[in-house]
Amino acid sequence: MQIIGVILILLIIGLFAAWLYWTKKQTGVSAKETGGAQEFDIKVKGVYSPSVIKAKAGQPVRINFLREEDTECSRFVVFDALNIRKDLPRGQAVAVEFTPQKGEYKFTCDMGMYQGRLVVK
Ligand SMILES: [Cu+2]
Repeated sequence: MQIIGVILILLIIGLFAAWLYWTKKQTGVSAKETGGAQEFDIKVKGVYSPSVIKAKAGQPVRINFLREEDTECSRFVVFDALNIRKDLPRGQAVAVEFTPQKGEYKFTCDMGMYQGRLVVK
């Protein structure tokens, strides 16, 4: 009987953790508190992580992309709506800076296989 109780509690904790993770993935990660621009660090390895970030409109953002892989696919990051295309040398953080308006900004690799978005409110 006690074992069943323990299993139930572990199950509930596990579900809660999964729910937290999923919620964060959907709504996006907030900027770091740096005092200046709204700053984000995005790792480029297989995917953009985090792939959804959120910011406030009318305030500058700085998104630091750090590519940790050699595949050519992720070599460039593209913000189509802003005409921004940046080379991401492996192991070297590259910042993309702009001041967003309300809405969504997609960022992708050249071929659109890696996908991320900035949600601005
Ligand atoms: Cu690609």
